[in-house]
Amino acid sequence: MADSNFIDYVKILCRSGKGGAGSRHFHRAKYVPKGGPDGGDGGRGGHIILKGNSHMWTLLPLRYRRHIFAGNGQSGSGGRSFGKDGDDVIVDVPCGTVVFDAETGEFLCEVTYDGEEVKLLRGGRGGLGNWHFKSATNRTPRYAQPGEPAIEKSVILELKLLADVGLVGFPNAGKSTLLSALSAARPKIADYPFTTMEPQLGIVPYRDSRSFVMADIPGIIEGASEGRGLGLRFLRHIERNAVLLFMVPADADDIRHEYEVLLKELETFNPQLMDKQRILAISKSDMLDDELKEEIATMLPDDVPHVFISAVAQQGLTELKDMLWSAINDERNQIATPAITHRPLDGHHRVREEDEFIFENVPQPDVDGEEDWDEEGWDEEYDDDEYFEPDQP
Ligand SMILES: Nc1nc2c(ncn2[C@@H]2O[C@H](COP(=O)(O)OP(=O)(O)OP(=O)(O)O)[C@@H](O)[C@H]2O)c(=O)[nH]1
Ligand SMILES: [Mg+2]
Repeated sequence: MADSNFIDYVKILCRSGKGGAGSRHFHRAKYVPKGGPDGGDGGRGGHIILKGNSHMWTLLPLRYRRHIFAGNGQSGSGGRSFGKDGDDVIVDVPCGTVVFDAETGEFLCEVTYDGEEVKLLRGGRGGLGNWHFKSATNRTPRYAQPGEPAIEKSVILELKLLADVGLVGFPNAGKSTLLSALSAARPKIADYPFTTMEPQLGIVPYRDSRSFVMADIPGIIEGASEGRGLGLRFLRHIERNAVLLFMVPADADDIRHEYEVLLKELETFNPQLMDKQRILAISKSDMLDDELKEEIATMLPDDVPHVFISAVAQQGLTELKDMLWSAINDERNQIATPAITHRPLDGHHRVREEDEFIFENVPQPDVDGEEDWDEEGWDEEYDDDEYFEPDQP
C-alpha cells in the first residue's frame, strides 16, 4: 500500500513547546541603589493543535511529516519583560481524523468538522519571574520559576471517512459499479475479487439538487474482522456512515447466508455497527426475471428492507436512492449524533507495514533534546524540582 495516495493511518512524534524560565533580575540604575526584583515571566510553550480541513481527504501530507515540534517559550528578562510565547503548530487534518496514543492505544481526541480546532498537546506554562516572590520578609528573592517542561507523545492518526452511505459486500458484488452508476466517481471495475484496494467517495446527486455522499470500501470476506482479506483495515470507514447499504449479487448461492456473514463480520468488528440502519440491495438483478425475483424475495431476511437493482441496466436505482435518502434523513441516523465510541487500538493495529515505512531508515528524533533548550535561553541553574517550590526565606 506504500504507493497509494489514500493514507488513513500515520504515526507521528509530537512535542509541545517548553515554557520559558522566569527571570531572576534586580533593577539597577544610577541613584537607585536597591531597585528591587524585576525579573519578568517566561513565555508559554507552543501548543500542538489539530484543525479540521474539509478539502483534505487523506492523511497523505502527514506521512512525510514524522515529527511535529512546537516552539519553546522564551525566558523572561529584567524590567518585568515577558518572554515571547513559543509558536503554536496548527496541523491540518481531514474531517473524521481520530487520534490515539501510540504507546497505549488509548483514544485521545477526534476532529470531525471543518475548522474545528482540537488541542492535542498543551505547551508548558512559562515560569514566574522573581518580582512575584517579593514579600515583606523577603525583599530580594533570588529565585524564579523555571518553565513547565514540554510534553512529548507519539500518536497514531486514523482517518474514519465521513460518508452518508457505506457500501458493504463481498468482493465482486458490484459495489464499485454501483458507485460509478450513481456518481461521477470512476472507481476501477473488474470481474475479479479485491479490485477496489482503497476506499472511494462519490457524491450522489438526488432530486432538487440535493446530494449525499457514498463510500465504496474494499470487499469484506468471512474472517475480515480478524484481519483476513483487506477487511480490518477498512472496516473502520463504515463506523461513521449514517446508513449501511449491503450488497449481495443475484447470482449468489444463498443471499440470506451472505447477508448474515457480512452482518456477523461487522458485529465482531464493532457491535455498535448493529445500531445503524441497513438496506439490502440485490445487485446484478438484470440476470433475474420477475418470477425469480418474487421467489428470492420470499427467502430474504425480513429485518431489513430490500431492493432489486442493476447498476449495468440502470434498474431500481431511483427506488434505491429514495430509500437511501429517507434513511439518511431519518433523525435516528444523523451522522453528527451517532455516538460511536472509538475503542482503544489493540496490539495488532499497531504492528503494521506503515510503522516500518515511517520509522525505517529515519534517524530517531533527538529525544533528550538538551541543546534545544539552551538555544532558547533555558537557564541551567534551575531544575524541575524547583518548580512551584521556591525556598522559603
Ligand atoms: N450483469 C451485471 N454485472 C454487474 C453489475 N454490476 C457489476 N457487475 C459486474 O460485476 C463485476 C464486479 O464489479 P465491481 O463493481 O468491480 O465489484 P466490487 O464489489 O466493487 O468488487 P471489489 O472491488 O473487488 O470488492 C464486474 O465484472 C461488473 O461488470 C450489474 O448490475 N449487472
Ligand atoms: Mg470495487
